[in-house]
Amino acid sequence: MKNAEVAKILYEIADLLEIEGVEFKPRAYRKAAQNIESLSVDIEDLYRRGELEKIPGVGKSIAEKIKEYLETGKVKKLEELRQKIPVDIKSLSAVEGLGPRMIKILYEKLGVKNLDDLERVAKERRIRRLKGFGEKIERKILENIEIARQRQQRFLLGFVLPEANAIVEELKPFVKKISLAGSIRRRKETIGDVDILAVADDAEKIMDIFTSMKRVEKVLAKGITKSSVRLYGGIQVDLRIVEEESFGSALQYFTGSKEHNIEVRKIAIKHGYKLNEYGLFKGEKRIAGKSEEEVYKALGMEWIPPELRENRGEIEAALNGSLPKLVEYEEVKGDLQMHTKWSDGANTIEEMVQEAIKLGHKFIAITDHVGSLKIAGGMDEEDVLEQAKEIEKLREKYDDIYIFHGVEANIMKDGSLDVSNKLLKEVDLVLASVHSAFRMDEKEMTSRVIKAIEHEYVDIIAHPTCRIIQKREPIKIDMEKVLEKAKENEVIMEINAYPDRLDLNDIHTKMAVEMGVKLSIGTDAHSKEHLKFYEYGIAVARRGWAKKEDIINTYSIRELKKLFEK
Ligand code: DGT
Ligand code: CA
Ligand code: CA
Ligand code: ZN
Repeated sequence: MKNAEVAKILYEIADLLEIEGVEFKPRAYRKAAQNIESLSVDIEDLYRRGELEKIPGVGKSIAEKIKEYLETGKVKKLEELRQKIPVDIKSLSAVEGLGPRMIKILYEKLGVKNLDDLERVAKERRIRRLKGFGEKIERKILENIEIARQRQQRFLLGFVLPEANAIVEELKPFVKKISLAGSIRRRKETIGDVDILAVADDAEKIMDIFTSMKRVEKVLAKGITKSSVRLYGGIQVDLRIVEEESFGSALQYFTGSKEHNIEVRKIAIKHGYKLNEYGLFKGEKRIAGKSEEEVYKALGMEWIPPELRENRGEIEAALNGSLPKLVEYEEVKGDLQMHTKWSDGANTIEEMVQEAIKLGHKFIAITDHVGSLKIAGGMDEEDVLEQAKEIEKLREKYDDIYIFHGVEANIMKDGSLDVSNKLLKEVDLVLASVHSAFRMDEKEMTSRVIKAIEHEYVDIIAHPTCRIIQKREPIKIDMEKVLEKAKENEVIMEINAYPDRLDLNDIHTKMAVEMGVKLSIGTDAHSKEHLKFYEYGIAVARRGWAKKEDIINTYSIRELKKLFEK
């Protein structure tokens, strides 16, 4: 799938056109890029069928650029723009206050191409001499460069959320209302910075408390309505204090996403209203703003769960009352992938069981590695039989939880599994996953995984794309075809909940849900501390529009036993 790649190209064209001072076109390119990003079909298929223009926002001229890119790997127009304006726009526009027009002047007059150049000319006091800039702007730029550098770094949801929640708890006693906002409230897989919104009688006091928390490494800005700090570990946290009657509209605004907000604002305009972070206004009169529900309702929409606010169809659904009833965090009753000392895990089965009970799980699946690949102490048939005995004993000892006996098998290059059917027959469920030869081409990789899906004992394909966020690119695979085969063979696709995996991701999850493929959530825990990560799997499920019935972790033990019966 080249959807993301094509979107990136179009975004870049948009940015460069904007610097050029071209009107309207940048917006059109952005809109198209955004629709392509969230497309649940392969753009190359559309291209082959001559249907590129069916994508919303893609007209003749953009379709031509896409075609050119898919055929030649290049877009002439983009090459020209890059040559004319060879700057790193992405990082430069991350500097607050630096717009496209200024970036153009800085490049043309001072040769600024990136953040390092910008910092150098600011320190040399050359920016202040440019027409329309001045000393104050130069100082601001210098201040904001560091923040911009950090912005480029994104942090894993699974590692930021606990800290963000802890900050909210720390501030709670001193505020009337408080909530996370921004990408962290939407449970996006990576977080740029943490946004928090609060209502407080004594704003000054709360800002004092916020900026002097133990976890703060540096105070980046301190004011009465907004303060920003950097925590140890590097992430920035913004706290904004708003008026109580604006809390809902501010929460709506600062939760984003930006793309979602743009659409919501259009609907407000259609009604003749004005929507901003202070409220929904009819003329001068505020007609909503205290709660988010109130704001959406006044616009004729259902309240939209934050996880859906990415402009991927939720606006239309909220308008005609057809939002899905998303799987709830409490509805997930167990964990379907974990490792123990039997392979590469740090804890015994019993320790995992005890921890799972603490988390309130009704069932877990022990899924240690099997097979010849020595990546992770794979068990042989004899081990599996021994392990079965241990599990049987623990089943007797703990009646509050059911322990499924599973294994995780390797999908070899040719799509076969490197263990015998005899071994696989011994266990309740079989996970199969790619653990080697990640760099096959898409066609080969797709057949490889499909062969595993067609294997008579495979129940679940684990971490289907094998990506490690910010470390390893996903394998090249035709997800639509894979999902079709999964559906046909009643094989379940995993949402791996480990914070740097989240695999399937939200977009593939949505595809699976639309195609009627069932999904399982597994933490892939390698120690008992990892078991708590299941929450991030649910977040992905919700961001992928999954309902309770789509996620097999919501099933009863009886239903699961039946499902794994093969
Ligand atoms: P992040 O921090 O990069 O993970 O992503 P967000 O979504 O948290 O973005 P952030 O922190 O820049 O801004 C928080 C929210 O504020 C964002 O989701 C939507 C809203 N917002 C920020 N800037 C704009 C804007 O220029 N236009 C609109 N409509 N909304 C904005
Ligand atoms: Ca943010
Ligand atoms: Ca922010
Ligand atoms: Zn694995």
